[in-house]
Amino acid sequence: MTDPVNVADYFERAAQTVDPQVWCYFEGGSGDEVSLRANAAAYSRWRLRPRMLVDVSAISLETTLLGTPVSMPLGVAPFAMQRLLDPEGELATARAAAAASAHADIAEASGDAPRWLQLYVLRDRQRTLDHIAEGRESGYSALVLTVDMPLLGRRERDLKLGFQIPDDLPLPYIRARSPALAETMSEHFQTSPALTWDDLEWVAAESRLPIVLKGILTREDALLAVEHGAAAVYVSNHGGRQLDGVAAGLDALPEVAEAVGDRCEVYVDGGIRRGTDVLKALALGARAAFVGRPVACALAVDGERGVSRVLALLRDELELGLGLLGCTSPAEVSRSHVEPTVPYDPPA
Ligand code: FNR
Ligand code: LAC
Repeated sequence: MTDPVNVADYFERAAQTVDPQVWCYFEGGSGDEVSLRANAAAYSRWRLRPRMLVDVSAISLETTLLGTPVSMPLGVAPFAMQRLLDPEGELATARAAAAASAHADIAEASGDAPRWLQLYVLRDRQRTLDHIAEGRESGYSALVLTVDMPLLGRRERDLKLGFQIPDDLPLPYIRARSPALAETMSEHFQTSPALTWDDLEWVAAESRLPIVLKGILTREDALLAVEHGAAAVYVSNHGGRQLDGVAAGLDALPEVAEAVGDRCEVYVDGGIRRGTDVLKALALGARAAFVGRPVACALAVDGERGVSRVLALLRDELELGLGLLGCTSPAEVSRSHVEPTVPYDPPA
């Protein structure tokens, strides 16, 4: 079989490869999955406005995130339980992507690459403090504090197919002790339902790391994030897995970007499946975009090699798209490079 040539191919192969009782957890969203579908659909409501006769013989995708140079404005979103897809799990992803994840051995796997620690504040605050301390010691340079999970969304596919967290799956941070039915997953993700804006300063003070606030969908919260010292606002609906019926990441992006201006960096995720999607995100105000399920699919299909390949595919698409758009760097992509797609209305 030939290698997948795009993200959609990885989705198709992953669905054929992974046990449906496991795949439901990765593929699915919450409720009616309106927000899950909205994520990808949002990208087709914008079209690109390319400029011609621009010298694009030298294109660089490099940019900086929180002052750290990165090779492209696209990263791997944090996602849980990767060992259900590949024996190496997070280590394979970290090696392939040198991306953010959650534990010391993962930090080692990602070498010198910049890495951020995704954090849930648990009900057990001491565990969270210990985790922050471990993260600092392991050289993570920022905390991605996910704030859209005070309660776990209801994932009905998991319920229907009987998804269970296997007994032997290591979940060091949450320390699940027994197999969990999807119904009791919220018992295992003991995130604190009592977290408030004041706690943000507590996390920042304890960690002494820049905070990326993940899961913001409104200008109101974006402004509060800035007020409370967030280094970046990460616009996301958690891959349509939390509150169903909310905006797609891309749809919430312009109001957030406009609200924060240049006071902090803005990122977005949800439904990015093509390099050209990243271009649209940049045009609408994101400094960088992130992908979750495309990486999960590639990990399931071909382990570390798969993750490397899917990131290379997206990188190539992004580079080609940037050049054809008439830009030589991510910074050149502006609001004028996109317009809303309107149905063609032929003249009478
Ligand atoms: C996630 N996501 C997530 N986010 C987070 O902050 N902490 C987490 O532990 C997880 N876990 C998780 C598991 C799985 C299986 C998925 C699919 C997603 C959300 C993730 O970071 C990201 O917001 C979305 O996946 C982005 O949407 P796409 O790229 O999957 O469409
Ligand atoms: C999820 C949690 C773990 O989306 O973030 O399943």
